[in-house]
Amino acid sequence: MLHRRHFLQLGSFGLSALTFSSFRGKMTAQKPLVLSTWDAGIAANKAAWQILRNGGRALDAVEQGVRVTEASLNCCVGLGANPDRDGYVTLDACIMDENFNCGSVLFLEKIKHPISVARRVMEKTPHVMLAGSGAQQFAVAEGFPLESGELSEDAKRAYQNWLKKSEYKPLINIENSKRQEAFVPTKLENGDWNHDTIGMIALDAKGNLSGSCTTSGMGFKMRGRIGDSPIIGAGLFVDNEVGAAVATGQGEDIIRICGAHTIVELMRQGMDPETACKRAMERLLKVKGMDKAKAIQAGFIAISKSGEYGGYALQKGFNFAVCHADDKNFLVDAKPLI
Ligand code: SD4
Repeated sequence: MLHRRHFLQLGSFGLSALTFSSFRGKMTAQKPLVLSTWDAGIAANKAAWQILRNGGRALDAVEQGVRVTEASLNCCVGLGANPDRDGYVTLDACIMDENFNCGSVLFLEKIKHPISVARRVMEKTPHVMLAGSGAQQFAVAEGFPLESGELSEDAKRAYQNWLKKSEYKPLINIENSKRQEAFVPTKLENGDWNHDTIGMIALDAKGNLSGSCTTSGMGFKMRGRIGDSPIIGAGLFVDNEVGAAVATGQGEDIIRICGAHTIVELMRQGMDPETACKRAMERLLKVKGMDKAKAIQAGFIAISKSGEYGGYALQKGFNFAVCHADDKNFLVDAKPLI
């Protein structure tokens, strides 16, 4: 584990391009570096790496990286994703740079690249969050094309299938078991989880951190439902003095523990990224309780200012992509808590 104190000592030697092993041989610290959630992260990292390898800014890398996933119709992120219960795809995204600047969009419809709209909110408005028709109006005014909103073939099939069994009954009581079930991401036969989000965090050659997160939210969610992903502090948090963290999985539970912010604060106290992600996950488990936690999935990833990285999952099946060289872009299976 490379603690902050150690990093500061190493920093005092004036090392700029860090490529050394950690004290206990567990992690490698280096920069530039980019991490993203799930296996779709491999393709996204590739695009981010093109920016980072040329000395580009982490902010540009995390925007360009997740745009690849947003544009892919083979992925449940972006307009190709599963719709809400009323049959509409609604998207959430946020972005944060090295100076605590941040922007997010919520409940955005018919726009292909919510992450870039979130960046415009950050850079061109006095606000942090724009939602719904206001977010869409802003996007169109900024020159983003308004797409048709038609479901992808896969999403149409999935929606028709979902409609067969599920009535549309908004449930008010969050403890209601039916509602709990409806919000749970699907566990696939191979034990993997059906997901709809990509979160990315990067450390650039100058040592600056940034992060992004973009999602269609949970498939077949109630109309208007927002998860953790566009919420700064829950789905994503960056403190350029300490580190960056991003979350995926059951948004309602990640919000309850302010997941990403909690991880960064734990790193501030000297914890390495993996341990910080684990501690935050333990908190989530404690809040949720073991029985209910078994029905959901959550995953955290983090990078420290010194270039250490790590992740943790609630359950088996969460992986993340790590890229730190032209030929080093690989998947890591996160350790599960349960
Ligand atoms: C949400 N956190 O809307 C997102 C969903 C997700 O993999 O990450 N799915 O709650």
